Amino acid sequence: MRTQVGIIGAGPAGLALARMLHLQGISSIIIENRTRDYIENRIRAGLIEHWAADMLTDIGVGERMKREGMVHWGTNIAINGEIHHLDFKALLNKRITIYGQQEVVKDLVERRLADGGELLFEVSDVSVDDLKTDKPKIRFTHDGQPKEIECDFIAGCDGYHGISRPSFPADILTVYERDYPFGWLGILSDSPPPDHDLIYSYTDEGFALYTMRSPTVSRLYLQCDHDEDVANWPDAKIWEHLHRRLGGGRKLQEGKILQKSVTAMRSFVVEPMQYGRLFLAGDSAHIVPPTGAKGMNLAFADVVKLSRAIEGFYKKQNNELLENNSKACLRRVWNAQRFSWWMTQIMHRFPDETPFDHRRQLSDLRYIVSSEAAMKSLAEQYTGLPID
Ligand code: FAS
Ligand code: PHB
Repeated sequence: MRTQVGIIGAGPAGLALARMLHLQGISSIIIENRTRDYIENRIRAGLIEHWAADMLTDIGVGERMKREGMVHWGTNIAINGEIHHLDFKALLNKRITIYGQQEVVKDLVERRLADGGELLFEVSDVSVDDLKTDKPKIRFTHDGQPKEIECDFIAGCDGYHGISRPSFPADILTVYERDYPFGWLGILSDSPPPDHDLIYSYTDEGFALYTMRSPTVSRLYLQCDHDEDVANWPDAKIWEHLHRRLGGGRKLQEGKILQKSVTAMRSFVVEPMQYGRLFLAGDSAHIVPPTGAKGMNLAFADVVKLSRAIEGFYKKQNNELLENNSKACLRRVWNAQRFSWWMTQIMHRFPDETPFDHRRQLSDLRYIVSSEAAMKSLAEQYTGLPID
């Protein structure tokens, strides 16, 4: 098989990249190891930054998001039951949109198929080769047959557990990482959220996040042990902790729990994000703790830059953006890493914290909700810095 860009992974990064390249008249083939049904029903992120929502509309996949997504011009921070609203409209005239990642994936897959672009599901035994040549290859099995794609570039959009990052020579990559001593127990429930806007709740018992997927479906998270077994959390115990960590006179309605899972919390970056003609984008290159809601948005930012670099190669015979792609992506990656770390360390109780840490943290939280400058700083990073 022959194409200009071979894309490994049909998550937000791979699918959005394929669409951006298609709009430039650049051909691609996407290969995905799961089924279409699996990727379209994987419950993950939910928050889309201001610029990213505009980008999805600009590339022609924003219609349903605009109809069904929930726009928020602010958010809430609760400190031991005292709720403070941050008004993004007044501070920066910026918004975020809540629209489940699985819905974004559905819209991107539908667009891909309408574009007539190749998207192969249920591939296996994926490997890459000839990365330092101008004809890199992707080899895999599909429908029981060995296949090979010869291309000009390979985009490794196959997530944290993919094969792209491990295909770099070991001495090329530097890994930067930090694990957190807690995780999030996340549920999807058939019940209305306690407020129109999200509530990030710091309590002495631990963090909780009250977000949503629609006016009648809530997405709720509780800080839990980093190696928590979801079996230790029967529904009644989950609701009890969610009630206790809400406060602020808000009432939380219970409902049928539709999905329950524990997510580990880690910060992870590899440098560089490219080797020869293989370019990493999204979770294959970096992971952020979900507190700052940066994961999917960072994946989109990576592929905006990569598509511009590839377009420069074909349209202007200019390699500069390609050669500097990793550096360009990493500036934003490290900004998102810092913000995600900062939101995580300020909102959670740490098992090894000292009394000094605890008092410092409470003072930090009070400063955020009482200083316009501090609220502005949080708002501009939370709603998403413009893409440079
Ligand atoms: P993805 O992992 O989404 O996509 C990679 C794709 O490659 C997958 O479809 C995978 O099946 C495929 N693949 C893997 N190996 C392959 C191979 N060898 N061959 C072919 N295909 C292969 N982010 C937030 O902002 N907020 C959240 O609340 C949040 N919650 C999360 C919860 C969980 C459990 C996880 C795992 C992540 C969460 N994230 C969250 C982060 C998440 O949204 C990612 O940032 C986002 O999916 C990144 O998109 P991609 O880089 O496209 O990677
Ligand atoms: C979500 O809706 O899944 C979500 C929203 C905001 C976050 C994290 C997760 O900070």
